[in-house]
Amino acid sequence: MAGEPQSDCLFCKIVAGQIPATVLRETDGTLTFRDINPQAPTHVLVIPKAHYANAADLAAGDPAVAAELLTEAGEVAADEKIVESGYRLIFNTGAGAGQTVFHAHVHVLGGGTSLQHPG
Ligand code: DGP
Repeated sequence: MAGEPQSDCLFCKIVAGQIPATVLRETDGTLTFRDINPQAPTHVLVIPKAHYANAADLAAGDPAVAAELLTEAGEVAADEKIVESGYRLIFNTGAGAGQTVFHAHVHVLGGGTSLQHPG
């Protein structure tokens, strides 16, 4: 069922504390932690604690938490001091777009001078 923890989901395991992560921020509905394979000096993931396969499913199932993902992304960007230099928010959706973990997440990337533009 949408929102229910999935036993085979990596990010559900991080939410449950079964897999360690460097957690930077937490709200009732979201968790923010460092990406294990950083692609920029700051590379953070913001996820809903509840399981949704991707951002569109999250937006349909829990619009308030979907909005909170963006709020938290902005807050962690401020915490990481990457607002002035600029940062990117990326939602990979679907394997064809590079999504590898099918638990909704937004990448927050910044702090470098060589951020690649997707277009
Ligand atoms: P995506 O390709 O959009 O599904 O991004 C998944 C990201 O998750 C990828 O950048 C690497 C990150 N990741 C994968 N496994 C782990 C893990 O065990 N811990 C952390 N912190 N990040 C992980």
